[in-house]
Amino acid sequence: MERKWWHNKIAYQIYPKSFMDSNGDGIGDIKGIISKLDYFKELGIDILWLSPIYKSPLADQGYDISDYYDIDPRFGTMEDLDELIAKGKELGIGIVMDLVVNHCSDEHEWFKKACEDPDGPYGKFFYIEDHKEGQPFPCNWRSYFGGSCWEKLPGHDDKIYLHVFHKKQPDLNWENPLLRKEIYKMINWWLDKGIAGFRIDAIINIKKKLPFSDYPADRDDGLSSMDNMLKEAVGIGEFLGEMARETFRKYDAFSVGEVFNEKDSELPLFIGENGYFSSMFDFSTTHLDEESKTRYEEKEITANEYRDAIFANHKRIEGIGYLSNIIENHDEPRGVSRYIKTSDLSEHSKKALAGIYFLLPGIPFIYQGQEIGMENLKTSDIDSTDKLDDCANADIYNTAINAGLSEKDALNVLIKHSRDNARTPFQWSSEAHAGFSTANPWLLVNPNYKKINLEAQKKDDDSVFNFYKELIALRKDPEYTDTFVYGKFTPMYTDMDNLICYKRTGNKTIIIYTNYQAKEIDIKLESPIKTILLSNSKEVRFNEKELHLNGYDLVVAEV
Ligand code: ISL
Ligand code: CA
Repeated sequence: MERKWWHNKIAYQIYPKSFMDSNGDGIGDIKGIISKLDYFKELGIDILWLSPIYKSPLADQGYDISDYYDIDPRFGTMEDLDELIAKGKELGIGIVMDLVVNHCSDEHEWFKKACEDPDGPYGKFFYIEDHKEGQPFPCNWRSYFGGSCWEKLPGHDDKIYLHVFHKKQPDLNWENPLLRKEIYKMINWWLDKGIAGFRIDAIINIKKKLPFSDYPADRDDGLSSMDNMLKEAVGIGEFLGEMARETFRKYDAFSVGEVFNEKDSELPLFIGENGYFSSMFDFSTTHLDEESKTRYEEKEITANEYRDAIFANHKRIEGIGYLSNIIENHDEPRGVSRYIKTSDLSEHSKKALAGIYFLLPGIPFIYQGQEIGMENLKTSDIDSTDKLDDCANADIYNTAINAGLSEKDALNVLIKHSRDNARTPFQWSSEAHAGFSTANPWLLVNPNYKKINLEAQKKDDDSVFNFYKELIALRKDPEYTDTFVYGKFTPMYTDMDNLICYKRTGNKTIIIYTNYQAKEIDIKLESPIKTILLSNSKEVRFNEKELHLNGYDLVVAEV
C-alpha cells in the first residue's frame, strides 16, 4: 500500500465550546486552544480536529452552520484561527476542520433566499415540497433528534422542507450540481488557507432514496428510522468521488469520514487506495449497547463483545485501508464509563482500555479529556433535565416517558446516554470551574473534577495522563513505529473469555496482552517474551512459557 503522510499520525479531537475559555464568558474559544498548543506538543499530537467553530446559531452546537466562511464570535475571529493554523504549523501540528455539508443552518443565506423564492435557484439547494395541511408528508422518516423530518417552510403555508437532523438544519440537495459546486469551492477555500484536512460529518446522509416513500414504522410515533431509507439509497459514490477529485486529492489533504451504514462492497471505494476518504472512524463498538437506549434494561458491554467487534472490523478492513480508532467522541458517552464495567472502573482499567485501542492498526484519535480518564456524569449529579443542554436529549427523555418510565427513571436513562456526558468542560485543575473558565461554564462541570484533573495527573507518574504519553511515545519510537503503523494485525486467544490480545507483525513482532476482567489469570505464551515495552502494571511476572496477568493488566511485549 502506498505510504501517506497521515498514516503514522496521532490525532486529537477538540470540542471547542468545552475545551478552554480565554475571556471568561463561560464558553471555550480559539484563543483558549492556542494557549494549550504546548500541551499538545508535550503529549505528541500531530493532528487537531476541531468540532465546528463556524458562524452558527448553535442549535446543534455548531453543526448548524450559517456561514461557512466565517467564525462564530463566541469562538473568536478568523485572525484567531489563522494564528492557530500558523502556530500549529510551527509545532508540526495540522488543523483539521469539521465539514458539515449534509445540511446547513436555517439561518444560512441560502435557506433565507430559498424561503423568499422557493422556486428560484436557492430553493433547489434544499428539498422543498408542496404540502397541504392535514395531508400526509412525502415520507415518514424520523429525524435523528426525534419527530418528523418535515417542517413547514417559513412564510409558506403550502410548502415543507426536509431536515434529517434538527429542524434548524435543513438538508442540502446534493442532487443539484450547483450546490455541489458551491460546497467544493468552500472546501478548497479552506484548504488554500493551509489546514491539513477535514473530518466529514454525517456524510452517508447526503444520498437519499428518491422519490420519497414510507418505510415500516419502528416506534409508536408511526415513523421509521433513517437507517431503513439509507440501506436502500444507492449512488453516493458519484458525489463522494467527485468531491475527492475536486477538493481533497488536489491538496493531498487528510479526510476522515463519519461513515455509518456503509456497504461492505463499498469499503475499497471509501477508504481504499484513491478512496473517497483517507480514513473513516471505527464505530463498531458504539452500537453494542444501542438496545439499552430504547429497551431500558441495564446492558453492560462485555469484554468479549468489545473484542469481537473491534477485531472483526479490523479484519474487514485489512488490506483495504486505515480506520480511525476511537473510544469516544462528542456524540458518545465517555468510553471508560461505557466499555469498562462500573464495578471495575479504575485508573488501572482505564489504562488497559487505552492500550487496547491505541496500538491497533489505524490512526488513534483521542477525544478531549479522554487522556485524563474523564467519566460520564452520575445519576446523583443531576436532579433535572434543565441541567443538561443537548438538542438530542428531548427525544431520549420523551421516548422513555412514553414507554412508561417514571420521570426519575427517564432522567437516569438520559444521564446515561446523553451526548452531554462528553461535552462537560475539560478538567484542567481542582480550581473553580475545573480551571476551564473564570465564569460559570455554559454546561456543568462534572463534579468529580477535584479528583480527576490534568494538574493532579501531571504530578503523578502513574496517572492515566502519563500512560497516554507513554503510549504515544511508544507508537512513535523509531524502532517500533513501522510495526505499529504498517504491521500485520493478528487476533490472539479469542477462544478465551475476557482476554483482549493481538499481535502486530512488521520488522518487529509485538504482542498486546490484556486481561480485561477483575480476575487474575496465567496464560500460555506462544513465543517467549524478549522485552516488555509497556505495561500498566509495575511488575510483570512471566517465564519462558507463561505470563501472569492480574485484573486489567495490559502488557505490550516484543517477542
Ligand atoms: O449522535 C448520534 C447518536 O447519539 C448520532 O446519531 C449522530 O447524530 C450522527 O452520528 C451524526 O453526527 C454528526 O452530525 C450531527 C451532529 O449532531 C453530531 O454532533 C455530529 O457528530 C448533525 O450534524
Ligand atoms: Ca470564551
